Amino acid sequence: MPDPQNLTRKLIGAHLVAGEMGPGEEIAIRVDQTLSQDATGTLAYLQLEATGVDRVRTDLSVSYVDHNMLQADFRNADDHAYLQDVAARFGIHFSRPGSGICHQVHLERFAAPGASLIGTDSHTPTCGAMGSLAIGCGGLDVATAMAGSPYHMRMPAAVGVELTGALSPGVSAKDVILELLRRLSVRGGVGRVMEYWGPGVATLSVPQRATIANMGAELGATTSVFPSDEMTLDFLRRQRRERAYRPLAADEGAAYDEAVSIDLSSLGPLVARPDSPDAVVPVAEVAGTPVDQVAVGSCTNSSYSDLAEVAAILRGRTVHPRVTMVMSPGSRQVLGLIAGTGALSDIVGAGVRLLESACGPCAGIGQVPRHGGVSVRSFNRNFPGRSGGLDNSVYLASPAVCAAAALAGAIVDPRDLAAGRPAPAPEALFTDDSGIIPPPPDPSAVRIRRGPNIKPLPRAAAMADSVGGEVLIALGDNISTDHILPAGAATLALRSNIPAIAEHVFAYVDPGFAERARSAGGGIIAAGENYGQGSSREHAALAPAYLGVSIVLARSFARIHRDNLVNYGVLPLTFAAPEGAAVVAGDRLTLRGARGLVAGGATEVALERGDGGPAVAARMELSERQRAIVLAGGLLSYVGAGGA
Ligand code: MIC
Ligand code: SF4
Repeated sequence: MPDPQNLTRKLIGAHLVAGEMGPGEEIAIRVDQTLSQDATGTLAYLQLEATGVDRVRTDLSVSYVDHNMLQADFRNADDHAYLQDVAARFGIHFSRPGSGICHQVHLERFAAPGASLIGTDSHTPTCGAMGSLAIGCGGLDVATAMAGSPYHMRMPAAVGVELTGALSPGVSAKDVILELLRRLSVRGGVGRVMEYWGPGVATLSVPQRATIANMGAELGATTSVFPSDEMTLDFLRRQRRERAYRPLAADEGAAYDEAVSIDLSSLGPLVARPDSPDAVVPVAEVAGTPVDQVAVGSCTNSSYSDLAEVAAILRGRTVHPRVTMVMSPGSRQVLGLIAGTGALSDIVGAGVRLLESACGPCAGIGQVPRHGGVSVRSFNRNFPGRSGGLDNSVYLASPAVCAAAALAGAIVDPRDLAAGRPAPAPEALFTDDSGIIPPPPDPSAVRIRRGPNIKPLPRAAAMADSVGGEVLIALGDNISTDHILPAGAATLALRSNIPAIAEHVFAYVDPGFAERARSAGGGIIAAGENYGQGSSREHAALAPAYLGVSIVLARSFARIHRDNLVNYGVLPLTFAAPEGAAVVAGDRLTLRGARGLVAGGATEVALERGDGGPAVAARMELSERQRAIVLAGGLLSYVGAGGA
């Protein structure tokens, strides 16, 4: 009898094409599906074009437009036109603006138990709710996967999260993941897959599981995964997709590398305080905080059941006069459903402003709170500046906590408000796919429209023999990609224009950074633990690389960002001394003979100090493939030279 296996190993094993499944080993997996969104998609498709293939090699690839929908000028609409044409040309489904947030729509219409999915968005693990092996990564990794390459990653450890009991009224799936963030922190999932099992799992619907899997990204986890069971079948049946169903679960008695357990019955409503998703406290601890804005939506909490619950709390009441409440349904399907069941009337009747089915305020696209304002959001991230401004306080909470705060004008425990019963989702869901355009069978007539803001990809040179230079900035722990390259309407319009977006690197943290990097002729970024957490945007690696940054020296890295640095030829090094060396901005550090060291697989390197002081010892932990990528100047040059 083979050893009982957990679901993580089964899913990875079923897709493994290279490597051994030992924790930390580099492995490669076959990619069945890909997804992209407009903010990261333009770059990914420029890269796909650069690979020279004429059609995607995946079973299914979908290009969503859901992030920047303002079309405040031509640039945004140009991006959308480019994405639509390129999709038609390369055999990719195109999800038009308005059909919904990529993760919600993918879960509804495409995700399949047992399929592997990689996406150019850090919340791609949402589809782990359905037993997919769903991983977020940079656009280059998705581009090469669409061109037929496997996806490379380090074999993660499996954390068995045992769920027992059932959620009490007023407590929701959001509180489960907030509890995990409270216990494990924003670094607790790095190098790990969160695998949910136990009797509590059967009590959670697929959309509830999706909330938990989605926000596993905030733990830094590689992905999260739920079994595929009766709940999955029920969800797929309502989507008229029961043919995609197959049961999946860990074997009886399977072992995990680490274990956590949560009794769902013991949870109460939780809130993440500003400015980090792991600053979690019971709602009682911040009760009474006056609120200016409430926003319900985002890929974490915009399913039908989320909005129906909000509607039931708001029914017959009015949003507090000092509060602006906005809501973005996750998809056209969700919008159709709340319209059909009457939940929309309760929501609109309470004075809520309805936004498009899109990311909107979650990515700082509109609804920036007032100066000094407090916003309570059902979203997943509250890093400084992410709301589109630095001078506000963002709390993250469940839709129920959001609705209660909107009525009270202050943070309150939703269990203190009597609420009606949410209207159940109808058996036959609204499954109008007119927002999704399949690719034409013959793409030869497709002409790709390229607006003037869509600039060619910068050419990367092979790695120099001596790298480094001035330490341009020295940062602390948990620097997010929102710090490195802010979200928001201004930068999102520049995602296909690297020279222009590079001007915004560290815009909130250090507005003079781009100028300084340019005049120093590039250099080094120094940082603490978990550098690059959060978004998958590869611009946070590519734009500093464009400014000449050749090394990031940190105590540790977030997974996706570290891969993105390698993919753009930037060396990710970690301080060898556990406490880190005293490196300050303005120091000059050089890695001499870098090509030889990288090629030879050196793991311990010394950065010479320009002032003749003691060298800084660093670790260089790169796989053989990553070494070849860095030497070539990045993944595209490596693939162009015949690497896979
Ligand atoms: C985010 O939530 O930060 C984003 C915006 O969806 C990003 C992608 C991006 O920056 O384009 C993500 O999560 O990867
Ligand atoms: Fe969109 Fe926000 Fe989800 Fe990112 S986290 S995909 S911006 S809804």
